Amino acid sequence: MPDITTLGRHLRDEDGLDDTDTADVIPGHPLGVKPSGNALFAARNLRNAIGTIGLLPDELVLILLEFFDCSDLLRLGRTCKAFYAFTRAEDLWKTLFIRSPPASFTWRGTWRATYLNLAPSRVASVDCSSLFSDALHRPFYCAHISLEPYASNIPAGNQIVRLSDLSPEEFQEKWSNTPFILTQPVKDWPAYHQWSVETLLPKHGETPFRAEAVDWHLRTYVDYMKNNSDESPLYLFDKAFVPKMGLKVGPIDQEPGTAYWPPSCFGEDFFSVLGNDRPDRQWLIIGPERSGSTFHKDPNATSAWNAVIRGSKYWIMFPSSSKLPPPPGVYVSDDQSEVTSPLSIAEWLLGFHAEARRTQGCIEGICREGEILHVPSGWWHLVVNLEPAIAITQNFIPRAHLTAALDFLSNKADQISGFRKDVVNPYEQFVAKMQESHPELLKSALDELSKKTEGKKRKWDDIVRGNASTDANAEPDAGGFSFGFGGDDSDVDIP
Ligand SMILES: O=C(O)CCC(=O)C(=O)O
Ligand SMILES: [Fe+2]
Repeated sequence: MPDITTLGRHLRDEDGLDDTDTADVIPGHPLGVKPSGNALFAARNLRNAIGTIGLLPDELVLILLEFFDCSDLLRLGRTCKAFYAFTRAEDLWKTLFIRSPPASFTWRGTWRATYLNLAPSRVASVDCSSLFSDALHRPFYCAHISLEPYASNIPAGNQIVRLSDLSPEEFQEKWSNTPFILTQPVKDWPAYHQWSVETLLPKHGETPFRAEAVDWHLRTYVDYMKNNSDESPLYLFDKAFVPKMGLKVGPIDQEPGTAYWPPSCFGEDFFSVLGNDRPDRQWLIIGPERSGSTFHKDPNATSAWNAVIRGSKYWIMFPSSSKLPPPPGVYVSDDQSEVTSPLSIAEWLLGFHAEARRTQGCIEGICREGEILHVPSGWWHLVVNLEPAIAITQNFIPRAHLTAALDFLSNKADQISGFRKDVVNPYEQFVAKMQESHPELLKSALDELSKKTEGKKRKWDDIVRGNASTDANAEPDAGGFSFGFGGDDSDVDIP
């Protein structure tokens, strides 16, 4: 009977890698569940035992089981091997855990063992090798794929530029719309020399940090990081780490005992005019290998830097504009407010990476320990940790993207995020504070914005009224119908 459990081989073949390389051989499923293709020649199929429910596709069975509580799942799992395997699906137990977290718990390697507080010796090992299910096998498979084929052989034209450092003038004049990696500035940070998971634990082991929907002590999160088989590992992403860890931030020559500081090349951050009313700005990011961020653009049209203190991150990025489609495998609603992409990074890599790499505009690179990457305003990015990682990220509005931020705050009010609830009308507040501190800059940014808006409105009018040819400034062929608005990259909506 063929056993199609090492699908990774296809990847190697496609990428022309050595077929004898065993780096990405994936271990067997813990219960022996196999991908559904294996059912074709199987003499026995455990699924036959689940009766009428068997009429439903596996995905739907799993959705139904999401409505079961803990004791229902345990009872159903005792009825037959197939239901045992279905009720072992980790996502079911993760959902139960997050819905009603135990008051105290020890991380025990899986969400099920943790929720039920099962020591490893009490976790049953039931042979379900005659069960064939992609829905059960896929998450396990995705949790073990090798990232190496995706992060290697980056085409020369796709490589993110690597520089030692930049001056604020160089950044402002040439680089504020280009992703790049700086190899020097983070190497001066005390955090780079001092921080690791081991060195943070003695002081901060009992500090709670936000990891998606849960607040866990760092010690518990590190236990999780070192021992989990999640397809999309829980990612520690904490915006309050500076006060929680009692850190000082700022250049070491200005204040002793600081942990890190924004590299000087990024210059001023115009959101700082809002003082304490600014939106969330900085995050500590910790995660195991394969954790990361699915495709998104950063909030409020900000730019960002992301500094790797430990580990390394693979980045794949695309520019965005009203004329460009989103990255392969990413679907955006008409007003761009909703982004849908495959559930996990591994699924995206398996299904879309090869196409993305061939798509115009794609750039990729590895940001290694002690390096920092620049994410310009509006760029799509997917990030995956190639090894356990600690990073700090900070979002900011540089001079070159002041207009984009004003545009976002005024025209995409429903998509604004990260402000405290009591900050009403962030756009008006931002404009008022900019008027106080940088009136000239504000004026030119608002002028630029209204020119863009006017330009788009005029083109729209030309199209809907069909008077393109009466426009004195029209190009000879401007009457042709087109939804390519103007030559700029902004996302200004048609009023
Ligand atoms: O390190 C990462 O996972 C990337 C984080 C990121 O993209 C973000 O903070 O916006
Ligand atoms: Fe981001």
